Amino acid sequence: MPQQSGLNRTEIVLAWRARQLDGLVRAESGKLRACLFPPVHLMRESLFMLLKALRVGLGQLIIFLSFITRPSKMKRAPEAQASVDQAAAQLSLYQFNACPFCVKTRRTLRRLNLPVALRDAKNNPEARQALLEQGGKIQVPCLRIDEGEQTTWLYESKAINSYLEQRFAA
Ligand SMILES: N[C@@H](CCC(=O)N[C@@H](CS)C(=O)NCC(=O)O)C(=O)O
Repeated sequence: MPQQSGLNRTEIVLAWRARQLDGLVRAESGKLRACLFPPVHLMRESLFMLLKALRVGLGQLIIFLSFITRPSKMKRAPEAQASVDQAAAQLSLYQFNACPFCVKTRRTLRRLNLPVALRDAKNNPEARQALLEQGGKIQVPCLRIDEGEQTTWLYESKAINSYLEQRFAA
């Protein structure tokens, strides 16, 4: 029986199915497009995650390589070591565990047999705040040198290593 629109029942059903199919095709092609060309923010997030994973992996690799090639400790007469230990008690190294510059400085501390306190400026909020407020900036490694009333914050791994060598290598 012809309808008001001029289409019979079968034609209406067919037109309705065609619209449904069209919607389905559009939705699926949208999904495919999103899959092939993810939105820019998703791509940026993935890139950041990849870079972070690489950085963490590289940090762990540096720590591992440094561990298996760690230098042997300098040997001193007991009295000389006791005096060095006393001097080292006035020093502390603000550092990050996986920072290559900090690894370099920690190796010097080990080689010179200096029991210097390590302060984790990444995970320890108090150490981080002290470094920022008293040292002046968040940059590691930083050697804190306490001499009586005076405190010096020595930045730059090269400068720290030279200071340690000059003071303790002899
Ligand atoms: N030239 C400096 C470079 C030190 C450096 O770049 N340290 C990085 C960590 S590996 C740092 O402190 N970054 C500050 C931050 O991550 O907030 C040195 O040799 O000590």
